[in-house]
Amino acid sequence: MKRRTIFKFGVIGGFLGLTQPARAAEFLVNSSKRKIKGPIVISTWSHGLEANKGAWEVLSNGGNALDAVEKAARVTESDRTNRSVGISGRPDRDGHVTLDACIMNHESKCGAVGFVEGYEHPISIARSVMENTQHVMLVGEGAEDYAMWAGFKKIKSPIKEVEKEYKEWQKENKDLFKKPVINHENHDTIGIIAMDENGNLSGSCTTSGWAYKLHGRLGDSPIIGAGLFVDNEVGAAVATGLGEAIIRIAGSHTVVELMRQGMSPENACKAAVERIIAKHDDLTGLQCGFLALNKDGEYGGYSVYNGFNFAMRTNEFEGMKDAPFNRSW
Ligand code: SD4
Repeated sequence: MKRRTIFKFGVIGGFLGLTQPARAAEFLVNSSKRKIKGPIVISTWSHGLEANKGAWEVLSNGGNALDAVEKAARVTESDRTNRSVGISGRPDRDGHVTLDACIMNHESKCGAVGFVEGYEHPISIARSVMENTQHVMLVGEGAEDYAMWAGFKKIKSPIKEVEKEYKEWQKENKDLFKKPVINHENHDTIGIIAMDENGNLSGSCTTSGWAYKLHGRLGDSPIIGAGLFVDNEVGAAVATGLGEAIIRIAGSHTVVELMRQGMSPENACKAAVERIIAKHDDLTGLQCGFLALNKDGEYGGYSVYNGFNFAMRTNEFEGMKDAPFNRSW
């Protein structure tokens, strides 16, 4: 066999090994061939449209993907109407708005903060952890002390409107371990992945997490490999939805590794979602979605339930795309 044939066979063989043989043809048929020329940014949910505008100011001026994904995340973190990202997000069961964020660049450098209160831009604290410390992740009081030391300004949270809503919620929800309801209002993390004009990839993810979670809970969003993963040789992926389910399969890392085996971004997201589905007996309300981008600028997304969409911006397109899904609500 010629070298090239062996290589090709090896890729497909490895790919088949990871999936059920009956599904292989479907994966190949669905594989997107679109190659993006120039920069691209994709972000979860409709708040991604505004976030992408921030990213585009950087990308369209020849800036790098890391600056773009940080700037995009900051747009959403500053949106006081947003109830699932930043200090205007909904609190945990004890009334604290605790924020999680992470960022990763094309050199596999990454930074994260979790369980942080009272800072407008957790994403920038995460970037500072990445660039100015020997660590990847700081949480809680330690992360807040670091933020203060690094010059970030403390602000008050929850905001008034959220506090009022929380008091109402408290009256009706006395059971500490009751499973909070998951819906589109309380579960809209922003995750952003981008490729700059040099073909380098970066990603960011920031959230106030699952509304009315137990105090101390961390979701997937600040966890590198779960909420976000970037490997500049392959691609980038980001997650949204029920963090516990995403962590269980190391979601974003799984998506990137499936792309490494040859899957298209959409099919890699689909396979990760199917893995989540296979590992949960009860899918009631279990919404999770992934977005992915590969080195060729091909992109895709997939979710458990319908309703997941994402915002995309390229030189030719600005708007929303609906992600395909496994089932309807
Ligand atoms: C979490 N994954 O804290 C986050 C929430 C989220 O869309 O993504 N909402 O579990």
